[in-house]
Parts: sequence; C-alpha cells; structure tokens
Amino acid sequence: MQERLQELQTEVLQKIEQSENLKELNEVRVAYLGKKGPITEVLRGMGKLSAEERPKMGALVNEVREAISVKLEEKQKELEEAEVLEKLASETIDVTLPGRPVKAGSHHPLTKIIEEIEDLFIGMGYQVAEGPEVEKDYYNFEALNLPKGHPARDMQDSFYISEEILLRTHTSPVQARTMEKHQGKGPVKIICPGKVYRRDNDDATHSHQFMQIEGLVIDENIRMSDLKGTLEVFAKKIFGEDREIRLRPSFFPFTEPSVEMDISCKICGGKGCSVCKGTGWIEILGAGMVHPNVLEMAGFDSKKYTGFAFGMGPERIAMLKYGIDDIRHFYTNDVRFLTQFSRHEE
Ligand code: 2NM
Repeated sequence: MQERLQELQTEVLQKIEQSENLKELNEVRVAYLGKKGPITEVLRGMGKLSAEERPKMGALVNEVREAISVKLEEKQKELEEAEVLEKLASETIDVTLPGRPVKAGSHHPLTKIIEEIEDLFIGMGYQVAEGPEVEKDYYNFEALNLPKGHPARDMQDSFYISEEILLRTHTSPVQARTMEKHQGKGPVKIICPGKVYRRDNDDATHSHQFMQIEGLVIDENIRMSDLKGTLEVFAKKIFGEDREIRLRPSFFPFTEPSVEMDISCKICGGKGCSVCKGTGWIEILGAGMVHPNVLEMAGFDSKKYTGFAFGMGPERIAMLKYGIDDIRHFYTNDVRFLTQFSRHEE
C-alpha cells in the first residue's frame, strides 16, 4: 500500500507539472483527489489494516495529500499568472498608431442650393412655407386661374390619384393655401421649396420628379419694379455680382403680366457659346404680377392688394452654377458626383 501511495504521488506530481493550462490542472485535481480517485480508494482500503498499521498509513496518506495540494497550488498560481500575461500581450494596443479616418457625409448639392436660396430670401424678410405633395385639384389648378378644361392642365401631364387628387405639378398650391389662410389681410411674403411631379420621360434635362422654389409677395402698392429689384438681388447673390439680368415678356395663367428672366452668360461673357446657345443670355426663372383672379379666389381684394410671384427649378440653378450636364445626377446618388460638393464654400 505504501508503495502504491509513493507511486501515485510521483505520478500526480508529474501530471501536475505537465499541465499546460488551468483546465488541464483541474482535470488532474478531479481525477486524483476526487471521490472516485485513487487516493480515496487507498483510504477506503485502510479498513483492512491492523490497528498499528492504520495510524502510520493514515499519516502517510495525509503527507501525500499535503504534498499534492502544495504542488497543485503552486502550479495553479503559475498558470494563472501565465494566463494574465498572455491576455495582456494579446490585448496590447499601440496608441501611437494613426487613427482610422471617419468618412463624413456631405450635404446633397440640391439641398445646398435650396438652403442657399432660402437663406437669401429669409434675409429679405420672407418666411418658408410648405404643403402637401398629394394635393387637391382645386389648389393645384383651380385656385391658380387654371379652370377645368384649361389646356395647361392636360391629364397627360399630371399624375392623378383620383378625379380630384393628384401629385402637385408645382409648389404654387402651397402659395394658394397660404394666401387663403391670410383671410384677405396682407402682407404675405413667402418662399416655398419642395418636390413636384410631372408625367415626363426622364432625360438629361427632364425628370418626372424634381424640385421647385417659388416666391410670393402680396401687399399694398407692390409693383413690377419690386419684382425686378428682388430678382436682380437674387441673381447677383447666387451667380455673382458681375452678372446682368433681363426680363422678357412671357405667359403664365396665374400671373399678368408674366415675364421670364435671363442672366448674362459668364462662359462667353455675352459673345455667345453652347450654354447660352449663341444668345449671350441664359433663362433661369419665370415670374409675374399675381393675376387678380388668383388674389380674389384666395380672398384678397385685388383693388387694394397687388403681388408678385416667381418660380424656379433648383436643379437648373445648380446645373448652371456648378456646370452639371445631366439632371439625373441629382437622383442617382453616385458618391463620385456627391463628394464633389462636400467642400464647396464651407
Ligand atoms: C412661376 C412663374 C410665375 C407663381 C404664381 C404663384 C401664385 F400662387 F402666387 F399665384 N405662385 N407661383 C409663379 C408665377 C410661378 O413659375 C415658373
């Protein structure tokens, strides 16, 4: 029995020494010192010993167990320390390495031009007004002097949802709604940016969905000269102080008289090139004095109040300002296009 114990001790101590990690060490502990282990077995066999042998043997077993425990504890400490060191080594970070750059997004070029135009008009005392994109026929056409059967409201040109509901074809219904809210009392001074929809085939200069910005001023004694001065300030602020403007007579159902505004071509300096098609002038917006029918339908006394209105396409403004050749660039969101505007005049 004594020999068996000696053997066991040598064997266990060796196994402990050979353990490479805490899991293995614990397996050794369980295998040799556990209830079903060989040491317990030796203890059980002590019942067969004589009265003299028993205490001697008992002392020896304790000695062996003590030796194993001490060795186990030593090894446990050693392995624990090794594990901590290994963890520290594997988690080392080099704080001197350069950081990974964070890719910041940028404002969409259309958002930028719209906000620039909004800011310009806010600076002149305008308020920004918005309204629904799904609109009543009444506000989109009727209230704007486009009665049923008018050629400019061809069913083929609009997205109708029902007989009386459609996707707005311009932002003018927002202005009709705002005028109505004023209950015949001026002044009204608003700028209306937003999405509009038309049944067009998409190409380089047309899109079935695009943006519009319209302005409206109503007060007593508003004259054509107020419109012209306002548009001149706008053109010079957006395109540069060196630009000239000119107004040409035109027609819109909701304004009378109506005009279109051109700016002088910067590319050729007025001599004529492909952008201005040889004329030296580039068309950028439509405008006019609000038609008395429009004022009256919205509840304004057209003998007391007059007003001017204008409308433009921010896509076209941005295309001219930044030299963009295809309107579809605004909607396809190619980052090679979008990132070109990330540092513009910031
Ligand atoms: C344009 C051209 C001319 C316009 C008129 C109105 C309203 F609602 F006040 F009558 N809003 N917008 C207008 C006038 C729009 O876009 C080319």
